Amino acid sequence: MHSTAPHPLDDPGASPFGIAQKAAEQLAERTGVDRHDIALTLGSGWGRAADLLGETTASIPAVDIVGFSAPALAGHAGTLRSVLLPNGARALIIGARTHYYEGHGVRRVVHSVRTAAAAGARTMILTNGAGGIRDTWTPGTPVLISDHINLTADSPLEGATFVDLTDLYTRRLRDIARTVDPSLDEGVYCQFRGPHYETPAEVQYAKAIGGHIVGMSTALEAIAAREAGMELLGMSLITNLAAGIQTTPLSHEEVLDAGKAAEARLGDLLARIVSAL
Ligand code: 8IG
Repeated sequence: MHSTAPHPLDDPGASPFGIAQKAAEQLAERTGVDRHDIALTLGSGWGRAADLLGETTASIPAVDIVGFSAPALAGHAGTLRSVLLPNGARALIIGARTHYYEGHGVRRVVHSVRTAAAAGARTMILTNGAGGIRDTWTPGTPVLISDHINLTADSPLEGATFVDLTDLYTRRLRDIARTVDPSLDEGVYCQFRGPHYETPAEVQYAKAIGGHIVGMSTALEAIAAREAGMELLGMSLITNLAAGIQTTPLSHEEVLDAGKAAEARLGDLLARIVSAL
């Protein structure tokens, strides 16, 4: 199978911000909502939040919007939803994540974040399913991301764009999340390239350099969100202990099962956090 049309973000001469602007215009047209205030990317285990946040007023296949790619994975919904929150604000729910490991380049990975920013969102919530390094985190535990270590050796920024990443996952938003659930722990997220899980030695390396969570998303998107001036909240669902921390092999099924089991509770948690923002 091969696609017929070249992907617009693969043209090095095209501006990714121009394409995000066009995507935001298409989104406004398709949803009938001129401006979204907040955007949420829902990763493994977090999908239920979309139903609990408010009233879905439009649901669009992401591939209908310029720059978005077809979902690579079953369980990754591939839709963009506009949700009317109880306070009247508009949320854009991104159920269509392009992962770095798909090999389509970082522009495609961060396109959804740039589109959300172009659609007006000032707050970005990035969620994911991930492996835990702290052995006190049992599968099904949600944790706040306090900071990240980007192990992809890549960046969504092009050229001499020296963006400050201090307080990237802002303390302000983490504190608000803890007003909703004071038991929420936090940790440093390490983005590996994947798609393989880590070796036990790599997990020990991540731990030694200050990591607590291992995953395959979020950090590159977070950088793009900061570049766009958005305030960011990151949350991981620990679906498994990282390789070698747990003694049994990791499986994608195990990860999906842990996500499903936690989904209702996470959805409720996220809905309550969003209404506290
Ligand atoms: I879910 O243990 C999930 N995603 N890199 N390691 C990495 N990504 C993950 C893991 C994990 N669990």
